Amino acid sequence: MSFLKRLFRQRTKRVTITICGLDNAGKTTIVRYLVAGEYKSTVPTMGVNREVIDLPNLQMDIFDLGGQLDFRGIWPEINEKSDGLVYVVDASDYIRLDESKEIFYNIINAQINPLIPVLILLNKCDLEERLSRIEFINAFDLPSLGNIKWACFVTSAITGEGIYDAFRWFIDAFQE
Ligand code: G3D
Ligand code: MG
Repeated sequence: MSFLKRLFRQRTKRVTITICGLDNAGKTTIVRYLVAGEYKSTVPTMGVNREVIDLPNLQMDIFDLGGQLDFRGIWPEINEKSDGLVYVVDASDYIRLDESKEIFYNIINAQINPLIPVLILLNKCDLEERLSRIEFINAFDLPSLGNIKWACFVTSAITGEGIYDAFRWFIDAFQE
């Protein structure tokens, strides 16, 4: 391998990530878990939380966007500049599933670059009453995403289940 190629490979890539989803889905708890490696309690996000996470060869600049209706107006501007989207769904919130789906497709169709990786987290899997992954994929009609590079993982920001695998996929998506 040439010197230049080696040098280039070792350079840290910097990516801007946005985390979206309805309020109470668990977005901030997931970010806190990524930072601390364990569950930490959170308070509702007002506007935007920003967190920089350094990984070998990759620096993730994470914008955790407040999910309440009042804050959704700022999403398009931030999502347009995003290199990767994380979309979080509360697997136990059957009532707002359709609302979450509508918001998801609005982001996919109107806000992001269609070439960026999309990580969908079906969160709160530690709760008993919840959607299964298959039920969710069907309800959200994820196969209709076509050529978009997406993956759906079942996670819990309380127990940490699925978080590693989900972000392993996401990080790998930037190395390709
Ligand atoms: P948001 O940033 O998407 O608005 P938060 O959501 O991260 O603030 O989380 C909202 C509530 O859901 C918090 O509870 C948080 O502890 C809880 N939560 C987040 N992830 C999980 C999970 O995986 N499992 C369970 N059971 N709860 C989760 P409180 O009680 O603080 O409002
Ligand atoms: Mg939040």
